[in-house]
Amino acid sequence: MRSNAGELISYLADIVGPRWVKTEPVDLNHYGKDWTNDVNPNPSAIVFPTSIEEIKLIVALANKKKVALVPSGGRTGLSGGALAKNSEVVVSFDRMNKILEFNAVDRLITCEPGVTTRTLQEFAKEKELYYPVDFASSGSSQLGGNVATNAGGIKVIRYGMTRNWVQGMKVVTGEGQLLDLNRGLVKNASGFDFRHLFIGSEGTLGFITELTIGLSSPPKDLTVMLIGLNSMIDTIAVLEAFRNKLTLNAFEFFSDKALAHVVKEYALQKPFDKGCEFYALIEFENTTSSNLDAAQSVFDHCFKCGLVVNGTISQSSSDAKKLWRFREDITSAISKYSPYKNDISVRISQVPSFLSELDELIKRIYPSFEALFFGHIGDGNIHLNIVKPVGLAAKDFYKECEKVTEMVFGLVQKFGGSISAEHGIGVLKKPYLRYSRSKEEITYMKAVKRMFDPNNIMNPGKLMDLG
Ligand code: 2HG
Ligand code: ZN
Repeated sequence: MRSNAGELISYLADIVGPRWVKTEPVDLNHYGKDWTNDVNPNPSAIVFPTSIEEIKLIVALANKKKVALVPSGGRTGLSGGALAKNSEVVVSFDRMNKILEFNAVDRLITCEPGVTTRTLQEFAKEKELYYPVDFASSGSSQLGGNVATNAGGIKVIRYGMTRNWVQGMKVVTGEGQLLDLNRGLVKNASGFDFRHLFIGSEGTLGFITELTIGLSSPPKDLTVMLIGLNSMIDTIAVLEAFRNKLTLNAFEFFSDKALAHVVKEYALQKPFDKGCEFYALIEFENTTSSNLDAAQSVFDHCFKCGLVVNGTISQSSSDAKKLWRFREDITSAISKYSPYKNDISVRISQVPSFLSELDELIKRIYPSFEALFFGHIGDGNIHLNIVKPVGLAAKDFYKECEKVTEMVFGLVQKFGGSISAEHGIGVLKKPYLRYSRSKEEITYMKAVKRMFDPNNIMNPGKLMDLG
């Protein structure tokens, strides 16, 4: 897509004001990428609108001049969905960050897409309510991006993904139409619900310009139990035992190797004197003493059966936070090793057989690389990170990893799983979409894209190529 750059910048400046079109290399570099490793951003400009009207004008201009647009939120994505490498105009939502309305009866909040996850969580707390979608990047991730990728995180087992909390949204389609979808209704059986096409569309259909988000009652007295296991395969038997007796708010896991990175990087004390191969972190509401008794008796039962070998339970919320760090800080602790990331999922019941085949495959194909297993095992989502050896150039390392990706995804496909559970497809997983979605599905996906975005101006090259 071509356009006279100077002319384009001046049109954009007419829409948002000259101060809010940035073209300095430092800005292009900052806003042209997300948390994905190894990229060289190359957008032509970054633009910062403040209203739906301005977004409509930007979309109209892009259609007229055939300019590609990249929607940009907190840029915490790990699949390259917010990358701009081909002279695109990045549309940042940093200035569209207002909470517009709160309705206590509806338990709904209406806000602009640039509101961060943490801001929403804190606002809900002030109102004695709760926004349950949570992850390590909550401080900087923006709601528009969360919705565009259907973000998951650490509480999915209890509260579901972002999709469950989107009660309404306004979008400006790639064609330039403003749609007001579902308007906060709880029940609405009036035909296609386009909301759900935009959730997880990774910015390829249009801009999410306003969101109406549901809030829930806050959980009480969250308590964390950290348990040690000798085998990753046993985690699902432990999950089942706990779930039969307790409602769980989280059920996460990580390997001792992953823990070692966190402990080293942040100079923390290991949870147990005697190490074990794997750990499960279980969170539940400690509202009655019977909950605590139930947790203790399930633990004892699992211990007797040899499923678990060690355990500790938080005595306070600060204790709980400390235990969460062992899981939540893994990504930041290993980021300096530019890991090759996998974000895969299978049905919960399939996790043990899937993991045993995956483990065997990884040992065979990556004998010399360090493989770290962790993730949201309670909902079937594994984050397998392969750590780059210090002496190896990133380019060579990724090339090596890509060689075996087909095998890992082949296994995911055999189990009917997904090659992206919660990070999205972006550019990194695009070549492998067929491992999770059928030819017919991809054909329909392309048709939907063409309908909402006939000139392919919205985040082209992400999720799928129109071909
Ligand atoms: C997490 O669960 C994030 O910590 C990041 O989704 C996972 O670094 C990763 O692979
Ligand atoms: Zn995750």
